[in-house]
Amino acid sequence: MTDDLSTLKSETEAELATASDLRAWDAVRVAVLGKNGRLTALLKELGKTPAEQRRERGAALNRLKDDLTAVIEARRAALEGAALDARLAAERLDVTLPPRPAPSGSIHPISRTIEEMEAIFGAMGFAVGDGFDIETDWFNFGALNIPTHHPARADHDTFYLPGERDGGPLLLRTQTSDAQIITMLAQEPPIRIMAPGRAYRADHDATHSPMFHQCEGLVIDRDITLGHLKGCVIDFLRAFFGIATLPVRFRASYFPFTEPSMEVDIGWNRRTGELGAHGSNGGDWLEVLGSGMVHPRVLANCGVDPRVWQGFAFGMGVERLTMLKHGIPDLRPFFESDIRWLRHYGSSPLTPAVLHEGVA
Ligand code: 2NL
Repeated sequence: MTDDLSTLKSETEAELATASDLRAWDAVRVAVLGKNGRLTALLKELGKTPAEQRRERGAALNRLKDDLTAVIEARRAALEGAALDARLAAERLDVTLPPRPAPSGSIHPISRTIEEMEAIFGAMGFAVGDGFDIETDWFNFGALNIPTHHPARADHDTFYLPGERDGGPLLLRTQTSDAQIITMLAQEPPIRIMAPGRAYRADHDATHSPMFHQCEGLVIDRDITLGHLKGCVIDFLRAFFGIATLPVRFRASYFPFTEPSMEVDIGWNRRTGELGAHGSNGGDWLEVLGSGMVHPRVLANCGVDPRVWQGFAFGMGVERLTMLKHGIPDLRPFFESDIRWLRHYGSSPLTPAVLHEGVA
């Protein structure tokens, strides 16, 4: 090899050695083998070489071209290999690491209580009915035998809305009874239905929220008695609070939509808030529920013949029962969306609502 060719070879090798990435490598390649590269220039000059030297010079240039092509390609393979190694090291995954805990929401205690009520009444054969937050005067009051001048109908207790339907004012329902009215109008007895949902009253203080939740229940058949009402309510309360011996007391009361009507109390300890404490340790009674035999006029209003059918109904406040069950002292945080309160009182979405079976 002539001097100029060995110089080209050694300089190219030196430059390749210092090319630390593929960009620098490509610059070296172009400077040697490219259109204006050093080797390309030498090949172009071959024509000017005297004829007697041309053959030997040509062969030497071609050998050099093969050599340089080989070292350039080898350097490229080395750089690509190094780049891949670096990437593999940077992206290394430790498959033995434990998974990060997946953030999970929680079920609001109101929703959980409703799920539990549905589970307990569902096991007794109740279906779940739905009404509408916006109702007519008739579905909220008229059908329920609540007289026109009843205090509950007053503006300061009920949210009336602009407009009217079916000849009566629109309002936000003050209890969830509309679901049962709808059911009685739509289907023949026997009926066993519960109606959990939102209700509204123009009342706002430490123990009242303008929006709250209620759960009502209705059973209608040919020979339903007060005994069925008592058995159903006692079983529900004992299952809901998980206390097989929970004392339950029925006390005469009045509602326009039931006759007779009874309020229902459970035994508790006023001092400690402990439930089921009635009797030996000086317990007290706490009202938790209203109930009664459905008024014949309510049945007739809904197309159910009171000479053939009779039944019972009850209603309770979901917030109140939730507070009692879990010892929650204040109503207001139920609707404040404080994430710490929600985490504390919320329950896992993966745990089903407990049925408290076997408690009775
Ligand atoms: C209470 C009392 C009660 C009812 C609700 C009802 C529904 C129909 C017919 C007859 Cl469709 N009655 N519901 C009956 C008695 C009491 O609620 O203190 N609720 C919080």
